[in-house]
Amino acid sequence: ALAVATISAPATGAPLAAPAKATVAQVVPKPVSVTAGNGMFTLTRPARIVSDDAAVGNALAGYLRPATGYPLDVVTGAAQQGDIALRIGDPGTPGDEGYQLDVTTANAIVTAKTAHGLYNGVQTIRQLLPGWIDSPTGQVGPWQIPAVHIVDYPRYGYRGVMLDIARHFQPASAVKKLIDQVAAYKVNVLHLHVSDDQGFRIVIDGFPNLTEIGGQGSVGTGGRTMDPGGFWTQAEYRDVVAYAAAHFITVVPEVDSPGHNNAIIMSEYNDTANPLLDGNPQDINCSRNDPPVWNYTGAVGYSAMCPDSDNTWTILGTIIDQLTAMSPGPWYHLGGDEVPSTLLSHEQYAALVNRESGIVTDHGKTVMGWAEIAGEGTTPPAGSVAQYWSTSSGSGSGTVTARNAVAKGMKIVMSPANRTYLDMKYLAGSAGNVPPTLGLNWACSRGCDIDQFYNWEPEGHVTGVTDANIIGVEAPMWGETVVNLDNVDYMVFPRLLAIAEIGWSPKRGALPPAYADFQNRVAAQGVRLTLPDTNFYPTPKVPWH
Ligand code: TNX
Repeated sequence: ALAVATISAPATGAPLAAPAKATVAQVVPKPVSVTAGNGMFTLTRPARIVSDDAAVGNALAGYLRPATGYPLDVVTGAAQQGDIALRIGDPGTPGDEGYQLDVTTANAIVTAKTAHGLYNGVQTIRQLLPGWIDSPTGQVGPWQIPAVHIVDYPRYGYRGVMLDIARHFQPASAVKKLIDQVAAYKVNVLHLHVSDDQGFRIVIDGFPNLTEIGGQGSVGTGGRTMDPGGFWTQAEYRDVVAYAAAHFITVVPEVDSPGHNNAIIMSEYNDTANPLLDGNPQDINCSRNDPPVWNYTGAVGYSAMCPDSDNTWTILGTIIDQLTAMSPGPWYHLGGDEVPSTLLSHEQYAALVNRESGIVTDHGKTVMGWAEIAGEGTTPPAGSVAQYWSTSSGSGSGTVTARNAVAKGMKIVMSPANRTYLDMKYLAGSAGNVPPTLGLNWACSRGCDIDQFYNWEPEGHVTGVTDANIIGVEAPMWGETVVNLDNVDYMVFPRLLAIAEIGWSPKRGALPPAYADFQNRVAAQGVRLTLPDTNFYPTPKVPWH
């Protein structure tokens, strides 16, 4: 699957003569504070993992065993010389996710307030070891970490990636691999866009047609009218949620509404005679298409559910009931983007968002939505989150959604399309080595490589929107053009690392030196992406070595 000329991974199982030496200069996202010590810690066969948290201890052992071939027993109690220790204690860092890492010639010790903090320290340990530590097969050492004292904690609590499994169905196995990959960069939110015009992807009890009919296809690519569809059972969804949780990642489910839902409308729960157009309030279809039609192109903005229909509320209420019950995280994303005023009046839109927000709140969740939900007439419950996706910055007209949201006391997740959208082409047009079929370019007419994703600052990106309002950043992987995990990997990596770093690391000073430093640290990730077979884009903007 992979063709990266600049990186030569060993043939499976072949020992490496001289593993690359890792240093703190390789860690992504960049830690808050790093103080070099003297000498090296060497991980050897008798080492144990002494952990106050069994799950995180086992996670670390799971990371280190394949390449080292060491048993790395996970134990409790006192550490001996040569052990790695994971200690629950006070690292002196703000929040719950921070950690301290002390590496000496004798031990590597992580201290954190919570298991999540320990897990973040574990990810740093992995990156301090030689890159071959991520090999699924045995490699030769020495497995050394330079002595160092690190104090580290995140800038933002929300560091997300979104995957659209609606435009192209992706199996749970693909999502789990993505979880493995993003957890290494301290991403802690997976937003799953599970429904859109072209597909509904999770079984809802009582409404089997949502997936039987609504899940049958995906956006057509390669000259096809329609690509294969699919859907997850609730057991599969629960399994992904649990897998994410084991990687300290919170799943945010989104069923987009009231637009982007032709798959729901087509699932026969509307009146087949389409009486809405005759004024019958039982029809959920407000799309003004008579009869309603499937559209497996990537078209947007042509569907709307009718707020006047009781059926709309039965369906949305049931979806929210079941998805929130299976999602332990605090957020439910109700969508809210791109509803043309020709389909719903703004009053209808606002009334629908308000009523749906009430249902979400009644289920104990915080409302999240695309930033349009902050428009005129909406009354977002306290703490609601607006996801800002416009390409406008400063005080341009497109920034009004973010300013509305702040005015209503909402929190903001920053996802400006021209800085974070993983479905944008890396290069302008179909130039260079980017597969021409992958990606769109509406937000990135000059290309969106890693520099474009790194060289922006969330605070003040929209005039007046500060870190007092912003809870974090998210990079959305929209699914129109990506048909499988290889495609997804190619669009996500390496540029997601820029968003992961903006989300975690302290606010940067002058961007040119920060970017140069970042490029060098990303270069060290080549082997770490290659070994688990991540089909990343070997951008020429990174000096891979
Ligand atoms: C806009 S941004 C969309 C998505 C598309 C995406 C393609 C937003 C909230 N909606 O429906 O998939 O552009 O780049």
